[in-house]
Amino acid sequence: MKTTVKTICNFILIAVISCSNSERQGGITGSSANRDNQETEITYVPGMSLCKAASYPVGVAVSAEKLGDSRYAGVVRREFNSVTAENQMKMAYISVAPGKYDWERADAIVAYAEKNNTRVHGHALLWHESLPPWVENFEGTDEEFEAEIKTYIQAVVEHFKGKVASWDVVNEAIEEDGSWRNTVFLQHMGEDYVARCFRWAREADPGVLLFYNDFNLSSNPVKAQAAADMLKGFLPVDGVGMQMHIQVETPAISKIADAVNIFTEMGLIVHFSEIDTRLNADDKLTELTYEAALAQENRLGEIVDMYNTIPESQQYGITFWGLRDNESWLLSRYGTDWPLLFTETYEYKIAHRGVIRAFE
Ligand code: 9MR
Repeated sequence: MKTTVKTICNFILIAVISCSNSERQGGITGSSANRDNQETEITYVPGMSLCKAASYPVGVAVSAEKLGDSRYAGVVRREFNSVTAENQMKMAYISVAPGKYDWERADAIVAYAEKNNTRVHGHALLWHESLPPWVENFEGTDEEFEAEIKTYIQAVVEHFKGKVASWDVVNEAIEEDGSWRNTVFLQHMGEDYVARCFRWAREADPGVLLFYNDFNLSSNPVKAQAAADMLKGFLPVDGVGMQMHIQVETPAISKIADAVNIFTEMGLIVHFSEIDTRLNADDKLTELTYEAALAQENRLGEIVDMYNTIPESQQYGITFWGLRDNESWLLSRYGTDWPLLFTETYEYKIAHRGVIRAFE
């Protein structure tokens, strides 16, 4: 019964506030009463939406199909003013064959964004884990491979020119020890392939922001420094996406701050581009306890507090890697967990409150 009442309340809030403009506005009463009365609940009734409370864009990873569901789209519209395609702008989805493209699902995401005044962050032009068969099993010469990659990058950037604000140009090119990851791109194009990809993307759209995106940049200083050194070689790159697939206790916030500083000191914009928080890495929980939910609320609060210290001109925003816990890639990879801000039934977890409080 309680759940039903809260769900209805959530929908009333969704109906009255959308995040289609970037102005911040005052809160709605409700959250503090709930906070006081229901201290052991893992969900709460929000008093404010994320994108209204934040001074920088707040994003979420989406798919065209999910945005086609009005309930899902309603929550995204209310809470977020930036979207990233979780998968549908990757090469495996767009590139059917050399010179042949399937834009349908990516275009549907852009259409949602245009209708709702939402920023689109493009993810990702090159990623070795999402390749069409023709790239994976390429049979031509290295020169032919490089020509096809250049054509692909420029076709995609041009297709979304003026519609996509930014691109992860290359995703995850560096190993944990700081060396180059041995991908099909490295094999055919050599070590300066990342720099060339940035140049081709820049040629195709001088106005779009270009990012390098990777995981464990906040937990592994060797990798963060290797990324910084790589990017120094071909400035101006605009920014770095620190994915932030983190756990509830690690990495320590000071470690994250050190990594952020490496990039901000270089003048780069920083995007926390794929935030999720694993609560159950040791696999001890079979359900989300209040203690774990509270730890997540506090953890996200400290992450956002840290992000807030970045100079405003270098804050690209923060993006959550999915909306509801049940959708997260982490579940199929690692097992039971609750990494995101919403429950399967769209209830607001107190993790959402942790983010909001840090914005206020
Ligand atoms: O969340 C994405 C999952 O649905 C896909 O199956 C997977 C492979 O394409 O990619 C996941 O997203 C990844 C992102 O694109 C890059 N950083 C790591 C993310 C988690 O694997």
